[in-house]
Amino acid sequence: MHLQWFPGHMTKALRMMEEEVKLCDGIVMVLDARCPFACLNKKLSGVFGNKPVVYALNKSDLVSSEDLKTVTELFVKEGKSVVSVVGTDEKSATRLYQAILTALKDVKEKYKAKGVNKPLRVMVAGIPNTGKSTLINLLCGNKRAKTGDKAGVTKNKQWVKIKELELLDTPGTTPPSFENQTYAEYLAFIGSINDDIVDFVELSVDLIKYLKENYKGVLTTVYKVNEDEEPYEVFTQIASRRGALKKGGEIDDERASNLIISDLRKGKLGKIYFK
Ligand SMILES: Nc1nc2c(ncn2[C@@H]2O[C@H](COP(=O)(O)OP(=O)(O)O)[C@@H](O)[C@H]2O)c(=O)[nH]1
Ligand SMILES: [Mg+2]
Repeated sequence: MHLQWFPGHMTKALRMMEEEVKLCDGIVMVLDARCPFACLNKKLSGVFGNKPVVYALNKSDLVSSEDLKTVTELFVKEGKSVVSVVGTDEKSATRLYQAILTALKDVKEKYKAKGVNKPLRVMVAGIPNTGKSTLINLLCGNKRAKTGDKAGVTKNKQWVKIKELELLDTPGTTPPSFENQTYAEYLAFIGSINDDIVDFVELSVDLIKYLKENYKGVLTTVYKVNEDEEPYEVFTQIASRRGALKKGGEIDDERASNLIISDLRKGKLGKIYFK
Protein backbone atom coordinates (compact mmCIF):
# COMPACT_ATOMS: atom_id res chain seq x y z
CA MET A 1 0.00 0.00 0.00
CA HIS A 2 1.39 3.39 -0.93
CA LEU A 3 -0.11 6.20 1.10
CA GLN A 4 -0.40 9.71 -0.23
CA TRP A 5 -2.75 12.32 1.23
CA PHE A 6 -2.41 16.03 0.81
CA PRO A 7 -5.81 17.54 0.03
CA GLY A 8 -6.13 21.10 -1.21
CA HIS A 9 -7.38 22.41 2.11
CA MET A 10 -3.98 21.59 3.63
CA THR A 11 -2.16 23.81 1.16
CA LYS A 12 -4.59 26.52 2.18
CA ALA A 13 -4.04 25.77 5.88
CA LEU A 14 -0.26 25.92 5.51
CA ARG A 15 -0.51 29.27 3.77
CA MET A 16 -2.68 30.59 6.58
CA MET A 17 -0.18 29.28 9.14
CA GLU A 18 2.73 30.89 7.33
CA GLU A 19 0.96 34.23 7.72
CA GLU A 20 -0.21 33.73 11.30
CA VAL A 21 3.10 32.42 12.61
CA LYS A 22 4.55 35.89 12.10
CA LEU A 23 2.23 37.05 14.90
CA CYS A 24 3.12 34.12 17.16
CA ASP A 25 5.72 33.94 19.90
CA GLY A 26 5.91 30.17 19.89
CA ILE A 27 4.36 26.90 18.84
CA VAL A 28 2.84 23.88 20.52
CA MET A 29 3.38 20.94 18.22
CA VAL A 30 0.90 18.25 19.22
CA LEU A 31 2.09 14.71 18.57
CA ASP A 32 0.32 11.44 19.18
CA ALA A 33 2.33 9.66 21.88
CA ARG A 34 1.68 6.31 20.14
CA CYS A 35 3.89 7.29 17.20
CA PRO A 36 5.42 10.71 17.88
CA PHE A 37 8.15 10.46 15.25
CA ALA A 38 5.63 9.61 12.55
CA CYS A 39 3.76 12.77 13.57
CA LEU A 40 6.67 15.09 12.85
CA ASN A 41 6.19 17.07 9.69
CA LYS A 42 9.17 18.82 8.09
CA LYS A 43 6.96 21.05 6.02
CA LEU A 44 5.21 22.25 9.14
CA SER A 45 8.47 22.70 11.08
CA GLY A 46 9.67 24.83 8.17
CA VAL A 47 6.73 27.14 8.80
CA PHE A 48 7.74 27.57 12.47
CA GLY A 49 11.13 29.09 11.61
CA ASN A 50 13.20 29.74 14.75
CA LYS A 51 10.30 30.26 17.14
CA PRO A 52 10.33 28.16 20.31
CA VAL A 53 8.44 24.88 19.99
CA VAL A 54 6.89 22.82 22.78
CA TYR A 55 6.32 19.20 21.76
CA ALA A 56 3.17 17.92 23.45
CA LEU A 57 2.99 14.13 23.51
CA ASN A 58 -0.78 13.83 23.68
CA LYS A 59 -2.90 10.70 24.18
CA SER A 60 -0.20 9.46 26.52
CA ASP A 61 -2.92 7.42 28.25
CA LEU A 62 -2.69 5.09 25.24
CA VAL A 63 0.99 4.14 25.71
CA SER A 64 2.84 2.40 28.52
CA SER A 65 4.80 4.50 30.99
CA GLU A 66 8.03 2.80 29.79
CA ASP A 67 7.43 3.80 26.18
CA LEU A 68 6.49 7.30 27.25
CA LYS A 69 9.66 7.61 29.28
CA THR A 70 11.85 6.38 26.41
CA VAL A 71 10.28 8.81 23.95
CA THR A 72 10.47 11.74 26.33
CA GLU A 73 14.16 11.06 26.91
CA LEU A 74 14.82 11.02 23.17
CA PHE A 75 13.24 14.45 22.78
CA VAL A 76 15.11 15.83 25.78
CA LYS A 77 18.37 14.45 24.40
CA GLU A 78 17.79 16.47 21.25
CA GLY A 79 17.36 19.58 23.38
CA LYS A 80 13.64 19.78 22.65
CA SER A 81 11.08 21.06 25.07
CA VAL A 82 8.66 18.19 25.64
CA VAL A 83 5.64 17.49 27.84
CA SER A 84 3.43 14.43 27.96
CA VAL A 85 -0.27 15.10 28.31
CA VAL A 86 -3.73 13.57 28.20
CA GLY A 87 -6.21 15.83 26.51
CA THR A 88 -9.03 14.62 28.67
CA ASP A 89 -7.21 14.94 32.00
CA GLU A 90 -7.45 18.15 34.07
CA LYS A 91 -3.96 17.72 35.50
CA SER A 92 -2.48 17.96 32.04
CA ALA A 93 -3.76 21.52 31.67
CA THR A 94 -1.35 22.90 34.25
CA ARG A 95 1.56 20.84 32.92
CA LEU A 96 1.02 22.07 29.40
CA TYR A 97 0.45 25.67 30.45
CA GLN A 98 3.66 25.63 32.49
CA ALA A 99 5.64 24.00 29.69
CA ILE A 100 4.54 26.77 27.31
CA LEU A 101 5.43 29.55 29.75
CA THR A 102 8.84 27.98 30.39
CA ALA A 103 9.58 27.66 26.68
CA LEU A 104 8.52 31.29 26.11
CA LYS A 105 10.29 32.69 29.15
CA ASP A 106 12.82 34.67 27.09
CA VAL A 107 10.11 36.15 24.88
CA LYS A 108 8.12 37.17 27.92
CA GLU A 109 11.14 38.84 29.50
CA LYS A 110 11.89 40.66 26.28
CA TYR A 111 8.36 42.06 26.22
CA LYS A 112 8.63 43.02 29.87
CA ALA A 113 11.92 44.88 29.30
CA LYS A 114 10.22 46.84 26.53
CA GLY A 115 7.25 47.60 28.75
CA VAL A 116 4.94 45.63 26.46
CA ASN A 117 2.07 43.98 28.25
CA LYS A 118 0.28 41.59 25.91
CA PRO A 119 -0.63 37.91 25.89
CA LEU A 120 1.89 35.48 24.42
CA ARG A 121 0.61 34.15 21.15
CA VAL A 122 0.99 30.47 20.52
CA MET A 123 0.12 28.45 17.45
CA VAL A 124 -1.14 24.94 18.16
CA ALA A 125 -0.19 22.76 15.22
CA GLY A 126 0.24 19.15 14.21
CA ILE A 127 -1.06 16.48 11.93
CA PRO A 128 -4.81 15.74 12.02
CA ASN A 129 -6.51 14.07 14.98
CA THR A 130 -3.66 14.41 17.50
CA GLY A 131 -5.86 16.36 19.90
CA LYS A 132 -4.98 20.00 19.18
CA SER A 133 -8.52 21.28 19.70
CA THR A 134 -9.00 19.03 22.74
CA LEU A 135 -5.88 20.47 24.40
CA ILE A 136 -7.03 24.03 23.74
CA ASN A 137 -10.40 23.21 25.29
CA LEU A 138 -8.65 21.62 28.24
CA LEU A 139 -6.57 24.76 28.79
CA CYS A 140 -9.49 27.14 28.60
CA GLY A 141 -11.82 24.87 30.55
CA ASN A 142 -14.63 24.78 28.01
CA LYS A 143 -15.48 23.57 24.56
CA ARG A 144 -14.39 26.52 22.48
CA ALA A 145 -12.62 24.51 19.79
CA LYS A 146 -14.52 21.85 17.85
CA THR A 147 -13.15 18.30 18.27
CA GLY A 148 -13.83 14.87 16.74
CA ASP A 149 -12.24 11.48 16.30
CA LYS A 150 -11.33 11.77 12.66
CA ALA A 151 -9.07 13.83 10.46
CA GLY A 152 -10.24 17.25 9.35
CA VAL A 153 -12.60 18.47 12.09
CA THR A 154 -10.90 21.85 12.52
CA LYS A 155 -11.36 23.70 9.26
CA ASN A 156 -10.47 27.29 10.07
CA LYS A 157 -8.11 29.16 12.29
CA GLN A 158 -9.41 30.06 15.71
CA TRP A 159 -7.82 32.19 18.48
CA VAL A 160 -8.61 31.34 22.09
CA LYS A 161 -7.49 33.48 25.06
CA ILE A 162 -6.28 31.64 28.17
CA LYS A 163 -4.78 33.66 31.04
CA GLU A 164 -1.43 34.93 29.79
CA LEU A 165 -1.75 33.15 26.47
CA GLU A 166 -3.60 33.47 23.23
CA LEU A 167 -3.75 30.14 21.43
CA LEU A 168 -4.40 29.63 17.76
CA ASP A 169 -6.09 26.36 16.84
CA THR A 170 -5.20 25.24 13.33
CA PRO A 171 -6.34 22.51 10.93
CA GLY A 172 -4.14 19.43 10.92
CA THR A 173 -1.68 19.09 8.09
CA THR A 174 0.27 16.09 6.84
CA PRO A 175 3.48 16.35 4.81
CA PRO A 176 2.93 16.89 1.05
CA SER A 177 4.31 13.39 0.52
CA PHE A 178 5.20 10.66 2.97
CA GLU A 179 8.90 9.90 2.61
CA ASN A 180 8.58 7.16 5.19
CA GLN A 181 5.72 4.82 4.29
CA THR A 182 6.04 2.89 7.54
CA TYR A 183 5.35 6.12 9.41
CA ALA A 184 2.50 6.90 7.03
CA GLU A 185 0.92 3.58 7.88
CA TYR A 186 1.25 4.35 11.60
CA LEU A 187 -0.71 7.53 10.94
CA ALA A 188 -3.37 5.46 9.19
CA PHE A 189 -3.52 3.12 12.22
CA ILE A 190 -4.22 5.99 14.59
CA GLY A 191 -6.71 7.74 12.29
CA SER A 192 -4.63 10.74 11.28
CA ILE A 193 -5.03 10.02 7.59
CA ASN A 194 -8.47 10.13 6.03
CA ASP A 195 -9.84 6.58 6.34
CA ASP A 196 -11.45 6.85 2.90
CA ILE A 197 -8.10 6.72 1.11
CA VAL A 198 -6.81 3.74 3.08
CA ASP A 199 -7.23 0.06 2.17
CA PHE A 200 -8.50 -1.15 5.54
CA VAL A 201 -8.01 -4.86 4.82
CA GLU A 202 -4.36 -4.31 4.01
CA LEU A 203 -4.06 -1.97 6.99
CA SER A 204 -5.48 -4.49 9.43
CA VAL A 205 -3.36 -7.34 8.05
CA ASP A 206 -0.30 -5.11 8.50
CA LEU A 207 -1.44 -4.31 12.02
CA ILE A 208 -1.69 -8.03 12.76
CA LYS A 209 1.85 -8.43 11.43
CA TYR A 210 3.09 -5.60 13.65
CA LEU A 211 1.38 -7.00 16.72
CA LYS A 212 2.71 -10.52 16.06
CA GLU A 213 6.22 -9.11 15.91
CA ASN A 214 6.06 -6.56 18.70
CA TYR A 215 3.25 -7.54 21.04
CA LYS A 216 3.40 -11.29 21.17
CA GLY A 217 0.31 -12.87 22.70
CA VAL A 218 -1.98 -9.87 22.36
CA LEU A 219 -3.96 -11.23 19.39
CA THR A 220 -4.30 -14.64 20.98
CA THR A 221 -5.52 -13.12 24.22
CA VAL A 222 -7.92 -10.58 22.75
CA TYR A 223 -9.37 -12.62 19.87
CA LYS A 224 -8.74 -16.20 20.98
CA VAL A 225 -7.01 -17.06 17.71
CA ASN A 226 -3.79 -18.82 16.86
CA GLU A 227 -1.56 -15.86 16.15
CA ASP A 228 1.32 -18.05 14.96
CA GLU A 229 -0.41 -18.43 11.60
CA GLU A 230 0.32 -16.12 8.65
CA PRO A 231 -1.14 -12.59 9.17
CA TYR A 232 -3.96 -13.03 6.64
CA GLU A 233 -4.89 -16.38 8.18
CA VAL A 234 -5.02 -14.70 11.59
CA PHE A 235 -7.22 -12.03 10.00
CA THR A 236 -9.71 -14.63 8.76
CA GLN A 237 -9.70 -16.33 12.14
CA ILE A 238 -10.55 -13.03 13.81
CA ALA A 239 -13.32 -12.47 11.26
CA SER A 240 -14.85 -15.88 12.05
CA ARG A 241 -14.49 -15.46 15.79
CA ARG A 242 -16.18 -12.10 15.70
CA GLY A 243 -18.85 -13.19 13.24
CA ALA A 244 -17.72 -10.84 10.49
CA LEU A 245 -19.24 -13.09 7.85
CA LYS A 246 -21.39 -12.64 4.78
CA LYS A 247 -24.68 -14.49 4.25
CA GLY A 248 -23.09 -17.65 2.81
CA GLY A 249 -20.59 -17.82 5.66
CA GLU A 250 -17.81 -16.24 3.64
CA ILE A 251 -15.46 -13.80 5.43
CA ASP A 252 -16.65 -10.19 5.35
CA ASP A 253 -13.23 -8.56 4.84
CA GLU A 254 -14.51 -5.05 5.17
CA ARG A 255 -16.38 -5.58 8.41
CA ALA A 256 -13.53 -7.57 9.91
CA SER A 257 -10.97 -4.91 9.07
CA ASN A 258 -13.15 -2.12 10.48
CA LEU A 259 -13.56 -4.09 13.66
CA ILE A 260 -9.83 -4.66 14.14
CA ILE A 261 -8.80 -1.05 13.46
CA SER A 262 -11.60 0.19 15.67
CA ASP A 263 -10.43 -2.11 18.50
CA LEU A 264 -6.94 -0.67 18.16
CA ARG A 265 -8.19 2.92 18.24
CA LYS A 266 -10.44 2.29 21.22
CA GLY A 267 -7.49 0.86 23.15
CA LYS A 268 -9.05 -2.63 23.25
CA LEU A 269 -5.76 -4.20 22.14
CA GLY A 270 -3.98 -2.59 25.07
CA LYS A 271 -1.30 0.09 25.01
CA ILE A 272 0.34 -0.16 21.62
CA TYR A 273 3.33 1.94 20.62
CA PHE A 274 4.43 2.17 16.98
CA LYS A 275 8.19 2.44 16.81
N1 LIG B 1 -7.48 8.65 24.49
C1 LIG B 1 -7.32 9.94 24.26
N2 LIG B 1 -8.07 10.56 23.31
C2 LIG B 1 -7.86 11.88 23.11
C3 LIG B 1 -6.90 12.61 23.81
N3 LIG B 1 -6.92 13.90 23.35
C4 LIG B 1 -7.86 13.93 22.38
N4 LIG B 1 -8.44 12.72 22.22
C5 LIG B 1 -9.48 12.37 21.23
O1 LIG B 1 -8.89 12.46 19.94
C6 LIG B 1 -9.85 12.89 18.98
C7 LIG B 1 -9.29 14.04 18.16
O2 LIG B 1 -9.25 15.20 18.94
P1 LIG B 1 -9.24 16.66 18.30
O3 LIG B 1 -8.98 17.61 19.42
O4 LIG B 1 -10.44 16.90 17.47
O5 LIG B 1 -7.95 16.57 17.36
P2 LIG B 1 -7.37 17.65 16.35
O6 LIG B 1 -7.77 17.19 15.00
O7 LIG B 1 -5.88 17.57 16.52
O8 LIG B 1 -7.90 18.99 16.74
C8 LIG B 1 -11.11 13.22 19.76
O9 LIG B 1 -11.99 12.13 19.66
C9 LIG B 1 -10.61 13.38 21.18
O10 LIG B 1 -11.59 13.08 22.14
C10 LIG B 1 -6.13 11.93 24.82
O11 LIG B 1 -5.24 12.49 25.47
N5 LIG B 1 -6.38 10.60 24.97
MG1 LIG C 1 -8.96 20.28 15.63
